[in-house]
Amino acid sequence: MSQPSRFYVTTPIYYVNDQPHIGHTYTTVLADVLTRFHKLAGEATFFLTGTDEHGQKVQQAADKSGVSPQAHADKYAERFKDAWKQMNIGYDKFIRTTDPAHIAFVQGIFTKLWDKGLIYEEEYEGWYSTSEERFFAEDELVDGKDPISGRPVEKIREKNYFFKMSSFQAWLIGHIEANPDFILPDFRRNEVLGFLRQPLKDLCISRPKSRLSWGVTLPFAPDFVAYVWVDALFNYQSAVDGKTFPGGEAVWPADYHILGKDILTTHAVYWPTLLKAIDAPLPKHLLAHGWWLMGNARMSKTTGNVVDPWGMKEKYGVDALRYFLIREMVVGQDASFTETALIGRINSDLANDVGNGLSRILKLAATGLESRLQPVAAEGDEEKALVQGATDAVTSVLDKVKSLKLSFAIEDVLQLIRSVNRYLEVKAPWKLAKEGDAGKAKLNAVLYHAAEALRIGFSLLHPVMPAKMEEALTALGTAPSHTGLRWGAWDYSLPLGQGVNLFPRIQVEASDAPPVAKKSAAAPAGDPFSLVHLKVAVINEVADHPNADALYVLKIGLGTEARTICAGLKKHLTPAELLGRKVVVVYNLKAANLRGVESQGMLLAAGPEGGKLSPVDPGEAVPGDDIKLPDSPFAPKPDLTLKEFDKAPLTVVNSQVAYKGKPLLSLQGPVLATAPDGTPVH
Ligand code: ME8
Repeated sequence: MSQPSRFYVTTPIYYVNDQPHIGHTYTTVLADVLTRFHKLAGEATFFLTGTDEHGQKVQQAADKSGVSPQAHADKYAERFKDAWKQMNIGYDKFIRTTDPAHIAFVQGIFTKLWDKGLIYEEEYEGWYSTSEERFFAEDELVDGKDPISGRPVEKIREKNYFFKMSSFQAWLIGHIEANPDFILPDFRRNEVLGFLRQPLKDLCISRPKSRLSWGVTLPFAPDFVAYVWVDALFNYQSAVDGKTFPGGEAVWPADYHILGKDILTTHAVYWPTLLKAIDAPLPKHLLAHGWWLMGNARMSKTTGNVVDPWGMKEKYGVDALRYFLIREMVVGQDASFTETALIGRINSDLANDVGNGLSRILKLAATGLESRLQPVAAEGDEEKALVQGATDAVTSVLDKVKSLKLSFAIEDVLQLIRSVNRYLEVKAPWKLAKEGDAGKAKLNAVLYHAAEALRIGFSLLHPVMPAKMEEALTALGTAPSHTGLRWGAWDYSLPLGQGVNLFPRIQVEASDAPPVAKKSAAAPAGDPFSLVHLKVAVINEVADHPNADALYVLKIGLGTEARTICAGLKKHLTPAELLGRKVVVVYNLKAANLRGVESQGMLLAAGPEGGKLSPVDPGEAVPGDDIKLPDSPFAPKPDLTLKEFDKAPLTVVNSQVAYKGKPLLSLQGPVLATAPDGTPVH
């Protein structure tokens, strides 16, 4: 992938026919997070968003509320602006297609295309869909209806203007093939190439004012307005017309157009051919992300099943919502939005991992030091490992951001933060704090290393959660404006803050919800179970092991990560019984080569020694969720050995998986096992 030292990113401009929902919010947060990361990497950035205000949808929405389209657009454009303010979106420009400068720009483009002979007029008869604002050919209809929205179409005969898009087909195929990263992800490029195997039609780029007057008047045909998509696409160029980056380089072309997969064809076919027609440079990348689903259905205004981002924001805070959106969706794939999953992320990632390290450091510093840390060199192995871990995290996170693997980048930061929490467990600085003056230098060294690693972790999370990470960095006596991503970049000359609880744990109150914070189930510190990391996974593929009769090779998904594991389940279950099933795996088990296949973890199943085995069932928990013993120490050991795992024997109690009689829990509840009490789980 090219590595521009400049980053011009756009979101789609949203229709002003309705309120912003979580889908719009996602695209805009994604663009914002990418922009902030590119800034952090020292690049010049420009971030454009805005509203699409012409066309039939807007005209109809205005008619419905009995106001002029302009008044309607004014009102809704404000709603989008307000939404982005609430989501802490730092765009550089908000374009509205009713801006006079944009209208003049679009008219200039039409004049150019007309002068070049690339537009012709023709009497046309076709099936017109109001909802999609376009004509369909007879053979494109499904059951006589609009193939996209499923709504009725009407036969219309009228004169219109057409752009000679068909003459750019061969060129476009060549461009997409020669630039494999023009359309991302890969499978979307293939979809577009598939579409281009059919002859490309010319594009109807006008609407007669007699039918629709709310649009940009065509300079060469005053009784017509521009087709709203042509008007809309040129926002990306008109918004930065004449603008340059500080180095003097023109802002156009865009480095990334971010969009949902619903509008890929307009961006991958109409847009490049229009630009080519006027000899303008093309955008470097189109990134089509997936959909947020509610259950299995796309969230959409037409079906009404939309998550209201503002309710979620009020309840859980803007940064937790931003974090969830970026962490939960693998860019390109669909993801499901549930409040439970959001709470799960807040409790496990934010409260447990991110917030915990900071509050420990602050508490300890407050008891044992004069609230100020002294930078010291890393002497012990653990300290050196922390320095290395933080340095590696910076490289891997920025690399993953470049290749748009944001959810994975976040996971890398969390690994770093978890390693700080483990370091604190190992070093037990609370003991040093009790030693008074004698332990002070050691305590300072431990806290300095932990704080410095956290400072780098927080700086890396800043693009995702700007407000919370500013709070966290300020508590460390620093601030994003004077931090660097290099170890030792901050001298801790300011005092540490006090008593910060970044992400309070969310208590789940529903009657069937798990007792998240019950005190009874605790295992003592140093207990073998504290070293074990269990996670929920889903089985995505089942294959026979090439060299072992008893084993399956399973491909499992863990939310943001895929792994291969071998499981001795062949005589117990068929592939069909396993496929798609949610299971629990030992996540931190040392990878082992089992007869030529690397197994990265182990699946948990209940059953008597030598008897029938059945994988345990994580209930409602989702892939990637942690399974823990509430209120017990959690200090998973990397590369746990089987011997170490066996020291924490699990058994079935009341059809639940338990350790020392206490049920293991995800945030959704216990892990289930249909076997008699006392059956071992291994
Ligand atoms: O299409 N999941 O505007 P629009 C994820 N005006 N993202 C979603 C989503 C979902 N369920 N629903 C919507 C238009 N989006 C045109 C664009 S650009 C020149 C003109 C996001 O208001 C996603 O980015 O219908 C999608 O492409 C966009 O909102 C559509 O917004």
